[in-house]
Amino acid sequence: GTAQIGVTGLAVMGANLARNFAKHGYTVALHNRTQAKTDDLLARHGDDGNFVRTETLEEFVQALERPRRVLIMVKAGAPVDAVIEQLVPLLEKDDIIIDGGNSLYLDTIRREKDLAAKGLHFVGVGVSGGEEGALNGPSIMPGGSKESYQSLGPMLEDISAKYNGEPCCAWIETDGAGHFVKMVHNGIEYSDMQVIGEAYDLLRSGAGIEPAEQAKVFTEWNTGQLNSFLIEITAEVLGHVDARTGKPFVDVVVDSAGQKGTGRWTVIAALELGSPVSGIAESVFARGLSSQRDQRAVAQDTLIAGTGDVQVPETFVDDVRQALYASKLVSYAQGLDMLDLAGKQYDWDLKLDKIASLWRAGCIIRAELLDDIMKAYAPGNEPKNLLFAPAFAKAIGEAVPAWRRVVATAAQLGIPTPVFSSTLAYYDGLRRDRLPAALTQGLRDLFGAHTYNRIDGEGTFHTLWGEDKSEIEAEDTH
Ligand code: NBP
Repeated sequence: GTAQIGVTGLAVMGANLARNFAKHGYTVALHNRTQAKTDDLLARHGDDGNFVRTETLEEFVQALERPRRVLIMVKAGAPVDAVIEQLVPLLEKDDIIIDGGNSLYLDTIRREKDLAAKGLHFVGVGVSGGEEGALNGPSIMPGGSKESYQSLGPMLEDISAKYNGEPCCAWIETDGAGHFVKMVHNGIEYSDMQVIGEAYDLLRSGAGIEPAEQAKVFTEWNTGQLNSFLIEITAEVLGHVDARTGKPFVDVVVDSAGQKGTGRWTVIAALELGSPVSGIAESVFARGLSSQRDQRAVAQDTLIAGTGDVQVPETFVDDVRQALYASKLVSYAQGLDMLDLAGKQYDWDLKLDKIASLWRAGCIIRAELLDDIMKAYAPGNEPKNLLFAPAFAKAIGEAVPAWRRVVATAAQLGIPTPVFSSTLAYYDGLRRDRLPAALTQGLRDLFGAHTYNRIDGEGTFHTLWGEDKSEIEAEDTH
């Protein structure tokens, strides 16, 4: 065979990635379970470059140069396993199977192990940027063996998004690392959207600014610290007027947000790692609550607001901007901290500066901020938490008074701001000298003899609560 890469699974993502490879001069073998999709792609875009049309997986595999690079772009879950199972008998040692779908990292770890035992490389690749990105340059987060990246990496870097000429694609780490990083990216995307939503709600219900006017506010915000793709498209969506009714588009859309699962996965993984990603978790919960339409309808008549006269600060609009920025920073700090913990758990040497650099273009959370985050983690700096990097400690310090005013005002107005509020709680939790966790430890020791440590020395202790409350040294069994 002569094709440098083959793509099987030619729905929108696979078709666009195949076209992207072809536009970059690669010969691309095409395969899809249902033949019509292959032919449709060739009919519409056959002149994008060199494609090899195949009907069966045997033909498809034969069309590829060795070591073969087979990109699977089918629906995540069982279909990926089904395709791998059919491919394996057709492949030979050192061939590379690539899964570019939104697979769960645990599946990727399992598949990599199975295939490595068969002498095959398995590369789980996180691809971000949707349909448009797949065609014109996505952000690409490849996992798998370093060896496979030597053969595959340059091709992926070619088709990736570029930030000032630098490819938004680099080897992440082994097995499930690429999909893990993509998952956390999606979690951050959830919180980015939620904080924007909270800002919109506050400006509308707190300051009475209508959507068309808010479009101008967001456009203005997009020229500063908040500059990003999501802020830019927020202005577009808020400025849009529904053709049927003449109302603002946001007023005719049902206010229940869906999710496809990567946000949920991020939170599940975070809980297992003991990682406090409150901003992401609250974003997932906010979508869940928005979808409880039956309960929300009952609550309309059942639960009172209990709000009184509220003085909205004169500085409110700019306060909200600063609160949005601060909450966003905390969500990023939490997400990056989660990557750090995952690295320790899964034995991945994750480079946070490199990861931030991949998100600067091509993906949904692309923003100038990510270039600053990359610099904050430059080798030699590596703060324990993003917020400790001098530039960010200063920036969040400047925003914190406005952030507190916004959260307090939101509570008084009865406007839910789960991420503005929970990220502020995280910020305060992190910086407080003493936390009430000491009391929690006392309670746990009383009802369950869970023991505690003392601030004034080594050792593990238990108080004889039911007896004379004397303290004894305890075996630390917990
Ligand atoms: P879909 O996720 O809708 O999957 C459709 C493809 O899977 C078709 O080619 C279909 O073949 C194939 N397929 C299925 Br379903 N079951 C199969 C099986 N048992 N054996 C072989 N093929 C099977 O496609 P998509 O929307 O292009 O997404 C592809 C992947 O990319 C997914 O993992 C998705 O989550 C991810 N994705 C990422 C982004 C992003 O922004 N990064 C966006 C959208 C999707 P058929 O034509 O014969 O039915």
